[in-house]
Amino acid sequence: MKKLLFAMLALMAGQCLYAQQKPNVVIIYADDLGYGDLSCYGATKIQTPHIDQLAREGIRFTNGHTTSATCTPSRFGLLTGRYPWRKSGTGVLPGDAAMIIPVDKPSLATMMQKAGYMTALVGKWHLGLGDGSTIDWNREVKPGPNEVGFHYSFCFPATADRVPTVFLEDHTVLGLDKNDPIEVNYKEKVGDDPTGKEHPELLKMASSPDHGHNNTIVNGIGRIGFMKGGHKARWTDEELAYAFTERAEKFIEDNRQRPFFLYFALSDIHVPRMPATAFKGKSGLGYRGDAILQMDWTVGRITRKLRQLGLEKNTIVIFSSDNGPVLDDGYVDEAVTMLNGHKQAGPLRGGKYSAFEGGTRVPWIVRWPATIKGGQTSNALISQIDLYASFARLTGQPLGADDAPDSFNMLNALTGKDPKGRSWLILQGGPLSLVQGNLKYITPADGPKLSRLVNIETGRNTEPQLYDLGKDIGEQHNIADQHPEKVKEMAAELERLKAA
Ligand code: NG6
Ligand code: CA
Repeated sequence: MKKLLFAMLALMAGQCLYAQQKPNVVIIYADDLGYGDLSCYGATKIQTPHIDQLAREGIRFTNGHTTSATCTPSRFGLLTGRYPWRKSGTGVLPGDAAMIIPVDKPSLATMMQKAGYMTALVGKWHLGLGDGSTIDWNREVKPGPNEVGFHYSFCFPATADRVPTVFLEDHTVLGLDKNDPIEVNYKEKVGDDPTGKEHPELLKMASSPDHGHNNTIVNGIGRIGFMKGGHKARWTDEELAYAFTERAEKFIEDNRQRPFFLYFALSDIHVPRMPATAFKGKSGLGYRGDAILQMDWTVGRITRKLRQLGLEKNTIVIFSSDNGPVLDDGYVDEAVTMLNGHKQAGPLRGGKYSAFEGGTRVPWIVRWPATIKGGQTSNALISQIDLYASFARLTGQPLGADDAPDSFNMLNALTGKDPKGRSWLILQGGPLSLVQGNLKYITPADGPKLSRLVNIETGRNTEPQLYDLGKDIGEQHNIADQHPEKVKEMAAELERLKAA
């Protein structure tokens, strides 16, 4: 009897402790997923039940943005709380680039560490590695994610279409064979491995004409950049989602008794889309659709793990994407031919690389059952750049004067208490735009209106553009001529904010 009483007391104490524990934070960051790519965002040609469930149990945002319309700058914005266009060299990076996240300044991850969290990056990094000297992939590769706040990292360096096609676990290439050292070169061929250009007959998925993607062939797929050695360490594309999901699950499991922050940056649905056998042909939309199903499966695995461990209630799960959608981004994978009427950007104009809304307005879901009532939709204007200040507030961390200067605390919007969010936001899709309320001003810019390569409207125009997103979410009617004063005012305001 005494024993039972003790056991009950211990259990109650444990529960109290649990109730007071800081919420875990899991950011699931998809790659190149469009506003229209999920069934909970209106897609009818594809079903994403796990993500839909997340939305049903949380808040689905309809005006949530990345900072930029490509990967590297968006990730830079998310982790630093600083607009990437404030710093040069923050565009899409090659796989041998130096790290662009400063090691001597706090990041979202170091801030979470200070707040007592165990932190991990699992998945795509694409923010550079090393200090600028040539990276020796056969030694410790650093600085990297571990030096900017992640206790644990399991990643690949850049994108799945860029060499080196290997995993890094903390500082080391996973499965490296010392007798087959790795060399990487983005200028000229190294080693004897065939390239896609010389040997297209060896490819299991052809590169799209004019896109490049025809350097070293790894796993039957031509890549950007040349690579020598490391044959045993090279990944199999069909296993990428499994490899990352397994590490993410393990990190959650290992840290179930303390607050953790997991930045889970998926490779899906970026090219080369080469999903696992289980998903091939399943969507009817080609590999792009199959990759969406695989991504949805990944989300299901994470939510299941949280549920199994009893962590579901007090874990904030954020699901979003790093930029808008693209169909043909370098490989002949039937994304275009098997589209079947699917609208990857939903009602939005443009997509990846674009200054139109399709570039930066992305799916964005927040679930936190302990605090957020499920089944909500919010039109609050929010940006991924705000996660830094929002989590600082959540965890009680002070922000120094120079920390995350462009990040605003949007906790009330993120938890559904504030339906408005930001009053303004700067977006980068090539040219910069300023959004104020419903109005969006796109700065004049030279260059092609259509990117022929990817068949996406860039949003570039030598004339200023002004759209009323409240009435015209598809940015069809440029009202700049009718509102010259407004254009002048917003252009001046954008300049002021840029200089601030
Ligand atoms: C582009 C690549 C594209 C993709 C993109 C980066 C060409 C022609 N295209 O330069 O395939 O890799 O970079 O995508 O090289 S992102 O999502 O990481 O920004
Ligand atoms: Ca991307």
